[in-house]
Amino acid sequence: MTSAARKLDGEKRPVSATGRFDVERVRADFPILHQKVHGHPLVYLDNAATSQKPRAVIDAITRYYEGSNANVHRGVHFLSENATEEYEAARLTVQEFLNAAHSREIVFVRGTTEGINLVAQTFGRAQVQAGDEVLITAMEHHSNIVPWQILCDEKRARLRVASINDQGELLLDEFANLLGPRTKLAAVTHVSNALGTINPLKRMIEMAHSRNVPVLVDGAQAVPHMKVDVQDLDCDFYTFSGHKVYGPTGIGVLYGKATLLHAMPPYQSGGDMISSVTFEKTTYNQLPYKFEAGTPHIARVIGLGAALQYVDGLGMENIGAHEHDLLAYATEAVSAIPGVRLIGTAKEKASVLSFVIEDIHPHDIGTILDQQGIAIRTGHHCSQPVMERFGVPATARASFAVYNTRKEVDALVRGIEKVRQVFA
Ligand code: 7TS
Repeated sequence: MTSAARKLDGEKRPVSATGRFDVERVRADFPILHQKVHGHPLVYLDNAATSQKPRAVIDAITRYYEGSNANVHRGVHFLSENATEEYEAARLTVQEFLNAAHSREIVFVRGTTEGINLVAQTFGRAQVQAGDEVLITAMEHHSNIVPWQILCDEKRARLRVASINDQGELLLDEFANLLGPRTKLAAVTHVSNALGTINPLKRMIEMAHSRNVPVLVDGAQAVPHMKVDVQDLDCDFYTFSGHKVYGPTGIGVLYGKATLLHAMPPYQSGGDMISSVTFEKTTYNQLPYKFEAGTPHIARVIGLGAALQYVDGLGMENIGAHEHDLLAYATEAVSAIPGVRLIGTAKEKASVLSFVIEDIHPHDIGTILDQQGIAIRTGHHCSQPVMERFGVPATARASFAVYNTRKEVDALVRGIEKVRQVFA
């Protein structure tokens, strides 16, 4: 397949002639959804943890191993050239998906966690010195807290945290006030995994840039649900995980502005990331290869490319509108259940419905729902500071994807009623 053939084609499939979004057609693309769990049809509402994979992604990986498997960027032989072409075609797909200016700004990493660690260990270690500050928000996933804590400990720098209100919205004034002369980086989530809050990212980036502070965005929970345009946002770094956007696990993307990536030292070292090596001196490869040491996850990269093609085929506007409808429908129904308290009621939200029920532990909610074939996540969602902010040890969290239906939301509501009966 040529690079051109892999470009996003903009053809939107599941909008029927009537203009309605055809969710059943989407569901048919996901083999895993058509099974029973504990005797009930599977209702998969744990999409913020990981989403299911369409046939197109599964097939792309199988096709690669059956037809093209070879190492990339080295061989002169047919298979290696094929594998390299497919690998680099996926990079172009990502570039187009994020609207990055250059494909060299797209670095493949294991996922969001690695993307953030890469920036902390390269940009961070080079730029942050004793007395400097890194600014985050109170709604970050642990992956966007701990790497900065480690960096700040090492450098004797200070981690600053902008607070959130009772709805789970960022206090923008506080965020602006914390951007000081010592702030070397703001690292903020686009969408909160525990609350569903969508941050006013463009505004935040403008605020940071007006103080010459670069911004890293954790896009793990945004990329599956909304159009992300890194040039329009003007973010300096943007990272996301393939597995939350219908792609394979263990693969993700770090976007970085070329000027910043150029100036950064390498992250991991070894093969592929070098230009030349002698025992006296090594020079590094050009972008993005400087940051891709060793044989990469070729099959996963190709699978990720197929996932983004798939998403583009559905149309991000269609996905967003469908999920928005589900979230509104679910929010109304679940909040009407006696004893339920929603955690995260921001005006701008995506995909996530976190809640607690009076006197019932979230783990019990999850277990009883599972017996009815309904998969949700319970716990602190790797966002313990958010739990502390809302005074709960954990929440039950339903999170929606493009293949979920209103009928599944009805099943969730019936399931929660059952939980209440069991504990009555
Ligand atoms: N950032 C956010 C906002 C996330 O939601 C997650 C994963 C990560 C970073 C880390 O992503 P990874 O792919 O590198 O692990 N969040 C979740 C979740 O909410 N439930 O399971 C994983």
